[in-house]
Amino acid sequence: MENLFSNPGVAGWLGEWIDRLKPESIELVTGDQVQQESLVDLLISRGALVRLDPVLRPNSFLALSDPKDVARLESRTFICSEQEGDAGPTNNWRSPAEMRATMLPLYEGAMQGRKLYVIPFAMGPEGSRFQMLGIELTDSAYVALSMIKMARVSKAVAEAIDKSGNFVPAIHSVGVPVTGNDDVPWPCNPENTYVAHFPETKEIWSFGSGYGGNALLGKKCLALRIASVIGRREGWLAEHMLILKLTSPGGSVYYVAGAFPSACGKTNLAMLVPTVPGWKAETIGDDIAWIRRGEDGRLYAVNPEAGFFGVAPGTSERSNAMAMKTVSRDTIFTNCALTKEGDVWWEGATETAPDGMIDWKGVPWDGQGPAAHPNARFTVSASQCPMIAPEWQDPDGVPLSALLFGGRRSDLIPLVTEARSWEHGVFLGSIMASETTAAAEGPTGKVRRDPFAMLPFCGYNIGDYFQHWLDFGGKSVNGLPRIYLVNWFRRNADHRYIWPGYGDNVRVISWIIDRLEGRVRGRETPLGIVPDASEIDLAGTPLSPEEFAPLVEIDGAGLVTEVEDVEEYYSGLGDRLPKRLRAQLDELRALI
Ligand code: OXD
Ligand code: MN
Repeated sequence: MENLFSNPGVAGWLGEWIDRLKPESIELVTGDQVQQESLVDLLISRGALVRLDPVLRPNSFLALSDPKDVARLESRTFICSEQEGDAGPTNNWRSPAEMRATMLPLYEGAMQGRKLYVIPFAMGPEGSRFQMLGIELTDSAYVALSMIKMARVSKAVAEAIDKSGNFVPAIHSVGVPVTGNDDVPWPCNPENTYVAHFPETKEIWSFGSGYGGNALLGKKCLALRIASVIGRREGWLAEHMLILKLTSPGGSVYYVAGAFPSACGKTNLAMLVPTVPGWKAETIGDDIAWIRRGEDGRLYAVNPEAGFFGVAPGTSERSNAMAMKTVSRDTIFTNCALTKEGDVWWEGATETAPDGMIDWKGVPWDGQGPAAHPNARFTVSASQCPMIAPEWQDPDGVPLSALLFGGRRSDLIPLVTEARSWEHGVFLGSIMASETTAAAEGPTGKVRRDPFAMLPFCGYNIGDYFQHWLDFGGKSVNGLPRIYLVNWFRRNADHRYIWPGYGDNVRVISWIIDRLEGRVRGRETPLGIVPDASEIDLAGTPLSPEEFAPLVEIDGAGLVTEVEDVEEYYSGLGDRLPKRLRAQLDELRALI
């Protein structure tokens, strides 16, 4: 089977892994229709997928994971650089030699009794200088099927890899060989889970989990952790950002990219349906942006992915009608509840829960606890999104006018504030914080610093990453997008969200565009320039200007506490923290 590839480097690598993993059989995944159908049939026959009602949800399926394998496992994710300092204080580090010594015995015979899927894939649009190629080896048919939606998987990509010999090797095993008739629908090996990255040799080794970013290795592992390292070396950025196109009532086009932590509404913002007449929004990407500086000084972004792996709970006609349309067919749902009509349901999908559901654990739902797991997901091709922009696969990317950095903060951080400069923007990005969500293991609702929403995804020392951002702006800011901190999640004394959010977020973006065009002045605060209530169009929202005002108020005492907290966080980042950011912190202290 080594002859899947004729390139000696690729064939030799594959042969070595086949010898180690000892699969029963091997299949090259090229993503055609016949192959997709046979993957589906196989998964259904194993009880790993349920076909949803073909009228309600054509060609769509539900997978239920093992309850121990439901999220990204940050505690089991490692950056294996030669030097510990290059992984930095925010990553788990193991030396490459130690990690290889740990994982190689686990991989030995790991695919016995299973089929090995060889998945050649591309991240980034065809013909783009941004594009990166990879080969994922996996023993999970669910992963193979999901990769076909999330990355560009084709015979042409296999040929391109064979021709160039250039690819990122990405090994994935669920970590449970089959020895008899004892297979289960969702095999996984939580005790021995590792998601390891070798940045110097550009390799990804994942073992033990079949869920999301732990297993679909093109996404977080390649397009963020490995790509961020390559981006630093080559002078570009790999970011955890959505990309949105907006056309103003006057017909001007703007592209904005936004970094938000996992499960903080990136997919909703990427599919925003403006509530202000005359505005049009279109989607370019919902999770990752690769950004380069063009010759004209502007920043150009591409979405390296081909699909959406979105959080289902909370998605509804009201919050994201476009996502609802996107997933109306040809979608894989994971850990949603199954209705008695054979459709899927999740918390927030409708006001009341239908009765007679099977919950995400596969048993009749008793109304206690969520019916769908809070990190339940949909996996769907981006091309199915009714508002996908025609240029979403433009090989050159789209020029950015503004960058948004957002978190989930109940207080302190205003609805929107404009950074005073690129450097100030990098400072604001570096101190971003957000309440934790179910996207990763661990408690939810705890405020943690998540700089640039990259805490779990930066493949190198975060201090070096901040420096790279500072350098990226360069000496000339001409053409650079302006940077904005946003927070849709401020709450009032009754703990209710003040800002309506969703489609009304266009009102904030329209203020941002007014700022870019020099039409509004805003008001200076220690955190940057915030809008005056008169500058935001509130017509059609339940908010009066008086009710809006607290959204952009910055509580002085709260800011003092924040500065102390940032001080402590910065001191934990060690000596690679750029001095210019410390100076920014001093400046903020002086402004309070
Ligand atoms: C994701 C995440 O899956 O950020 O996109 O966790
Ligand atoms: Mn994400």
